[in-house]
Amino acid sequence: MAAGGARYVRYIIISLFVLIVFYFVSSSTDVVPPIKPHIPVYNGNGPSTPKQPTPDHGSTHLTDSTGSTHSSPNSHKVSNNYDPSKYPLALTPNDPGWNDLSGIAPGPRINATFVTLARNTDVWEIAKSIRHVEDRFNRRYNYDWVFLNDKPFDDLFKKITSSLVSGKTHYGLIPKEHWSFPEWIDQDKAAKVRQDMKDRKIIYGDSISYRHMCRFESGFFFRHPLMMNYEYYWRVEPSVELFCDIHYDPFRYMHEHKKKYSFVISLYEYPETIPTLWDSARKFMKNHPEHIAEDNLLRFLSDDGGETYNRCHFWSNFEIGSLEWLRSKAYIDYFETLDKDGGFFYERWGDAPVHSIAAGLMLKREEIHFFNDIAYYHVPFTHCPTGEKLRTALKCHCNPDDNFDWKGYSCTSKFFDVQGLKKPEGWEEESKKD
Ligand SMILES: Nc1nc2c(ncn2[C@@H]2O[C@H](COP(=O)(O)OP(=O)(O)OP(=O)(O)O)[C@@H](O)[C@H]2O)c(=O)[nH]1
Ligand SMILES: [Mg+2]
Repeated sequence: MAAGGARYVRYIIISLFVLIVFYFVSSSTDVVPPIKPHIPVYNGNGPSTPKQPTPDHGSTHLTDSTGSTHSSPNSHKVSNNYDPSKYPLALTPNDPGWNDLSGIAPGPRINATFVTLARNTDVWEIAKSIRHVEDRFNRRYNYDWVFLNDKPFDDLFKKITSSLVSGKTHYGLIPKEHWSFPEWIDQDKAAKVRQDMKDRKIIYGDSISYRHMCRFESGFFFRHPLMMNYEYYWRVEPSVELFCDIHYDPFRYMHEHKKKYSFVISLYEYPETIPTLWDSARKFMKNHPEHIAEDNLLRFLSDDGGETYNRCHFWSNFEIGSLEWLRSKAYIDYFETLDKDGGFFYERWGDAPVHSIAAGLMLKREEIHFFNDIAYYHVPFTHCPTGEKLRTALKCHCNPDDNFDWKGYSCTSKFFDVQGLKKPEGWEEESKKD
């Protein structure tokens, strides 16, 4: 019995020794840190832990401005000397690493965010836009995305958008005073205008919400508490498309080249929607000469030295710009002049000509940038980069015949002329096509 017991003790000691040796051998070959799974978690009840300090909204209207949370993919250094069984392939969406399709772009990030104004019903259309932006750019950069709405976002909207955006997502409710008639607006007069525009079949002419939208985009989105943390924005609308890879960070480009406003498509505004917009702009110029830039881009806006507006504007459904400029005293004085004149409601001023006139008057002309290499579509116009070599290098999938840049209703040719820029090779042939 005693001899048998000693044998058992010997077996146990040997087994323990083997186990210890095995443990040390196996852990010494582990040169690669385990890759943490990157699976965005959404609990259906909105965000759990906002990553960015949530601003103090100081307003009871802003009850919905919390943010969903995503982890950024890990950028571990990988060595070939590892045990594959410890790093299983992601074969299904539930497997760790499913989202790690390729590396995160190295280098710094700018204090910037995407921003989208949308209704809950826009969810599937904005989902398409996000997919384009992520596939062509943001999956490698993971910039944040702010969503703003005049009504609280519902769970479906938050769930779908937060699952698609690679950066952090934030959802904000617009304060009532930024989405309503200011007290100086004569309601009867505004209602008559809407009826008249409806009779004349002017696009969105009878819409109240469209007017609130244009006024909000003109004067308020950049001051929403969720936007106050950022210095640059990139506006994205539902149902837009990006056709080419974006190989560099446009936010960094803006920052490093001291750009304050940028565009991809420009065109002429419908005259019926802005009969007195230029009068208001001139009033601003007269009252605030201190805000007018010396080397400005007035010649893009006016063909007669500022007497009249030629209706050229940058299409604002795409914009990358400086929030600090929009929050400057110069821009706010400008917006308040326009707002007091009431044309957002007595006419139907769009935020595109409002932003463009501001940029053309208050920025130095070299602060406005045309992103030729960002290929873009918003119904019904396309910007497809001119030059086959460039399109191939950027893996573009747009049809160059659809490019609007050099067509008669575009102002981009004028922009090049006024800026003294050389137009890209091939522009003349494109301009001759229908
Ligand atoms: N929350 C909210 N967003 C709106 C409302 N109306 C428009 N928007 C958003 O404001 C932006 C501009 O509106 P659009 O309807 O796209 O206007 P548009 O680009 O001039 O016209 P479309 O050709 O219809 O695209 C989009 O991002 C819309 O989702 C609204 O009443 N509430
Ligand atoms: Mg739109």
